[in-house]
Amino acid sequence: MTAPDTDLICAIATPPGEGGVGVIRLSGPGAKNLAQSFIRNKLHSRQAQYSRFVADGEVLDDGIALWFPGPNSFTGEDVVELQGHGGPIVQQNLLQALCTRGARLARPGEFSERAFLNGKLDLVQAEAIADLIAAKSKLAAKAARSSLQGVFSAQVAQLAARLLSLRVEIEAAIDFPDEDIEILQQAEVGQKLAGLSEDIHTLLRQAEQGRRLSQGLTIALVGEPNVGKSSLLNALAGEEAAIVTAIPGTTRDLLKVDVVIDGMPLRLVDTAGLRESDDAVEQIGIERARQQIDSADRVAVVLAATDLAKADDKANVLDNCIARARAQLGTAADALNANALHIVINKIDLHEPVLPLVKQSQTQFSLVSATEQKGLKEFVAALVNNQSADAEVATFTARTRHVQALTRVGSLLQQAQQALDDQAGPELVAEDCQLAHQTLGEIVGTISPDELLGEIFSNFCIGK
Ligand SMILES: Nc1nc2c(ncn2[C@@H]2O[C@H](COP(=O)(O)OP(=O)(O)OP(=O)(O)O)[C@@H](O)[C@H]2O)c(=O)[nH]1
Ligand SMILES: [Mg+2]
Repeated sequence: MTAPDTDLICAIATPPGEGGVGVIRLSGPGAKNLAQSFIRNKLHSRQAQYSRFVADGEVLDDGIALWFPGPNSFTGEDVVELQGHGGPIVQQNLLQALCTRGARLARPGEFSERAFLNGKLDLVQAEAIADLIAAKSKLAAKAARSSLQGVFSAQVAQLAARLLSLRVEIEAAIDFPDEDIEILQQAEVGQKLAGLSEDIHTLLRQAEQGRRLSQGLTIALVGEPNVGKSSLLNALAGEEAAIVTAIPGTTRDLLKVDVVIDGMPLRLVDTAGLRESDDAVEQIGIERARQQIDSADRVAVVLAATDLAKADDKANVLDNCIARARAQLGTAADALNANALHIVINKIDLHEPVLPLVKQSQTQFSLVSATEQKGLKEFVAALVNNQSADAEVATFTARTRHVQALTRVGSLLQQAQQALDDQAGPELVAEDCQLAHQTLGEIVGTISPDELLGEIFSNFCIGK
């Protein structure tokens, strides 16, 4: 693993702009001595020291200096915080004075990176800091705190420990080629692999939910023109974000709006109404709507109650509408997980759909009125929780990287199980398990290629 840089870094840790207090952070060898040269009072470990900050006889600011001697600091190095006034010029002056005396400006995320490299945090915890700062809802902040406290990491570590002891048993069989099968059977490797796979799957579901909580759930609103997709987006967003008219084909392009509903961050995407069109602009819009389905976590197919009422074949009206929408969505709809598709019947203020007929359909649906703001909460709740696995509330935040790694671990274990069933020899089983173990290690960072670290920490803000 990369050795941490050992030079002295500094950065403004508070957000840019004006504020009551502005914090400058210093980390690395000599942090205390450098800070001490600016202030008159002697710095004591972990004690707030009020002083003027003076450079070359000029008073730059005054405030509180705090020294955290390493290794008991955030980064594991000597850290000093200078808490002065939160003005951009005052802070820049101080920063410049520090830089001319041996410190250098920190890269984004470099404080957290050092904390990771010095073993103060694992990777999941370091990422949780960024998620906590970026949390868009109370629920997401709470879940990020759990990740930061190590709830997710502990589960990964526990699975990695189980996998390690299983690997030891499998590797032992390699040394006894004649008795390998009996050794594997005696150690109940098959059952243990199955148990591990099941637990990986459970953790994967939780991680997926955690990812949605931190990164938000993308919901595409699709359907025929004029059914009220844009009106629904506006009603959910609480603002007139999209243009609404009675003319079919009003929306031409994708419109994305971020909202938080009941603690859940959602990205709503309004799309062009699906229909055959000769208009080149509209065709592009419709194609974009189809593409959106691939990347959305949920697709809400919007139907108008008034259209259902008009249909000749009332018995199959809903299913016909769904079939029509699916046909227009093309291949994107085929690839869509059935659970990710949700039907919403809008304009119920104009016409209550004939419920007994609608109920015959197997598909889940919601009844709403965008203009009268009816049924919106229930619609969102159904959308967010329409998969039984999602009904669990996320207890920690996770990222796409974690979800992908756990998916890979799951398929490697399945492959190992298959090799075992085929009696393909313990070497193959061992190799899959070794790769699975390594992949688990990559989640928390016990095994981390340098590019991965660069990618993770470069997305942090400066001063973190
Ligand atoms: N009464 C009633 N009218 C609605 C409702 N929702 C939408 N409308 C009306 O239906 C018409 C079309 O609404 P839009 O939101 O523009 O429909 P759209 O699906 O976005 O249409 P396109 O952008 O053309 O695909 C407008 O005149 C809206 O005022 C509703 O819940 N009740
Ligand atoms: Mg529209």
